[in-house]
Amino acid sequence: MTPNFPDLSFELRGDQQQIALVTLNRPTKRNALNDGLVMALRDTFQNLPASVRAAVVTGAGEHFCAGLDLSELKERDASAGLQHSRLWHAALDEVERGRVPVVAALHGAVVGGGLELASSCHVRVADASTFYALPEGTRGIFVGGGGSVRIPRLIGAARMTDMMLTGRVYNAEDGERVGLSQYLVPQGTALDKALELATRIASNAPLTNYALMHALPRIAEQPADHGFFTEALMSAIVQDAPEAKARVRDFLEGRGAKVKKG
Ligand code: 1HE
Repeated sequence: MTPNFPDLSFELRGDQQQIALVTLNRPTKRNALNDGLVMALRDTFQNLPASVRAAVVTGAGEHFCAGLDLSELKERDASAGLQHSRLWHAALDEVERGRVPVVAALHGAVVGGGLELASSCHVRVADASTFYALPEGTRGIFVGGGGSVRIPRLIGAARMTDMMLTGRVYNAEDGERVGLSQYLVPQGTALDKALELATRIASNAPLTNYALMHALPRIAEQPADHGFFTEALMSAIVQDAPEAKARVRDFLEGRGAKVKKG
């Protein structure tokens, strides 16, 4: 069964339904994330069908996402604000630390909470129309969707501070240069590229993908000695899987693909 929410479309793609395509579908409001949409993201990533091995997140219309739905901000007090931020954390944690890798296909505005959502994905593909900003700073608010943790990991605290203090907007090229996206593609082609990458990711051994998503960010936060030990444990567990043995045997017996020059 596939989930069904009013502002979030869900489709299965690929010959084995191995790709989940999740589309923010509120284009008249530039895919601004109201509470319903945040909960829909949480529930969707928590309940991905068993066939799914990779996911793509994109936005309908001219923009990926205009961030928090500001019309819901008006009446919130401190206590409600805290719970609201925790709801975002729960939802974006399902994206970042769920079961499968997630590729974001970006275009147009990737701002505020939209950038927080994008930064919870594992791979970001931006088309040439993409622009990034954190208008929270100039709107008298603060990030609340995990951005203060995840965005500095991508671009460093100094660049994020500058974006929030000055309202700086990065275009697609500069965004790729500083690390907001890993891929930059011509306008209108981000979704195709994201689906192509997701298909490739879905063909990896699932345990390797899981190890990459869950071990790498934790190792990055561990002291080196702990990191080496976690790496050794992860490496031992992953190589023990029958699928890993079969893939290595395939290569040794001339059936596996060679690494080709890019
Ligand atoms: C919205 C929102 C929104 C658009 N909440 N309604 N995010 C921001 O501060 C970004 C605010 N949005 C914009 O700067 C622009 O809308 C865009 C650059 C994204 C797009 O511009 P444009 O010219 O294509 O669209 P528009 O005419 O500005 O907006 C179309 C409609 O969407 C309009 O509503 P309408 O009823 O008048 O048609 C806008 O009001 C509505 N709309 N963005 C509510 N964000 C977990 S904490 C995260 C904190 C944040 O994310 S703060 C940053 C919020």
